[in-house]
Amino acid sequence: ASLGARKSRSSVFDAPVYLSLLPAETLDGMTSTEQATVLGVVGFGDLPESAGDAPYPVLTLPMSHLDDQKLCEVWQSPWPVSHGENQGIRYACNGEVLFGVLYLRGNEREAVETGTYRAYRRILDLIHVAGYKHLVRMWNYLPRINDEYLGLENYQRFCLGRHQAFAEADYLFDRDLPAASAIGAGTDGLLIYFIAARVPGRQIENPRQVSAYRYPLRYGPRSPSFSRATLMEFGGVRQLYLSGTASIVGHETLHPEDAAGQLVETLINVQTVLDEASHARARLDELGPDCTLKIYLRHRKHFSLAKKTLAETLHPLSPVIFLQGDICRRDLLLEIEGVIR
Ligand code: 3EB
Repeated sequence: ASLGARKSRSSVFDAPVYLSLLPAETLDGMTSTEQATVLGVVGFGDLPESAGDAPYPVLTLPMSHLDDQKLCEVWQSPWPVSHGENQGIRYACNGEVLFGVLYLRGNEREAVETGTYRAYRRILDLIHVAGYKHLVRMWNYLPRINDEYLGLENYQRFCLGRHQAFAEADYLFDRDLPAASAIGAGTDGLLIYFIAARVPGRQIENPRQVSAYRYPLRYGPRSPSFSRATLMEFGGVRQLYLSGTASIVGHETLHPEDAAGQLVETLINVQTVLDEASHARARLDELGPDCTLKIYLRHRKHFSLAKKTLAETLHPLSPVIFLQGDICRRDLLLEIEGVIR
C-alpha cells in the first residue's frame, strides 16, 4: 500500500501541514485541484452539506460558535495528499504528516475507559503501520465530560483508557506525549482528530505547572497523558502546537469562580509555554495571522469578557475561534489552545 508516497515539495519554505481558519462557505467554492491538497476539515456546529461529499476527512463537532464569524479549521498540505480508512479512522497523508479523524459511537454497555482504550489502540496501530509514528497533536471531544458514574468522572475514565494505551505502546511520558485537548461537547460518543508525523517533535512542558502526566492521584487514578505543547521543526519552519491551557498553577486550579482571573492566568500560561519553546517572535501581542487560537468557554455569559480581553492581548490579525465547551475540571471556566507559526 502506498500510504503517502513522498512527493516533491512545492517550496522549501512550506511546512508539510498548515492550518487556515476560514468561513465554512469557502468550502463550497473549492475546485477539485484545491481539494486535493486538503488534509482535513474540522467544523463546529454546521458545515455546508457539500462537505459530506468531500474527498478529505471531515469532522463536524457538535459545539456552538459564540461569535458571528463561524470559522472552520482547514488543514492543508502544500502538495496533493492520499486518503484512506482503517478501523473507522478516516485519514489523509502526504509523506510527512498524517491527519486522522475517528468517531467512536456511544455504547451504553461499554465503559468510557474501554472505549477510549480501543480508540487509542486503533490510532496507535494506524500510525505505526502507516509510518507516521510520532503523535504531534490530539483533540478529544467527550460527551458529559464532568458526569460521574460509580465514583469516577467520565474525564477520569477517559484518562484511564488513554494512559493504558500509551503505557502498552511503551511511550516515554516525558518525551513522547503529544499536545492535546479534552473537551466536553454535545456528542454521543468519542470524537477524536489528530496529527502524526514521520519525524518527532519536541515535547514542551510549562515550568509554572506540574506536568499533567505527574498530577497527583486526587485528580484521578491515572494522570492525563499529554504534553503542554509540541514544537515541530519542518525544514526551517517551526510550528508550535499548544495544548488546551487553563488557569492551573502547580497542579491546582486558581480563581475558581472568576472568569476574568482565569483568563489572565491562562494567558500567562500560554505566554510561558511560548517562552519555553523559545519560539521566534514569541510574544502573544506581536504574533499576527500565524497565531491561530481556539477558546472554549463553559458559560456563554463570559463571551464578551473573553472577546474583549483577547482583543487587548493579541495582535489584531490573530484569528480566534470562540466555542461553548465543557472543561475537564468542574472548577475551570475556560481553556485556550492554538497553533503558532
Ligand atoms: C490541564 O491543564 C487542563 O486531558 O488531554 C488541558 C488539555 C486539560 C488537555 C487532556 C486536559 C487535557 O490539566 C485540562
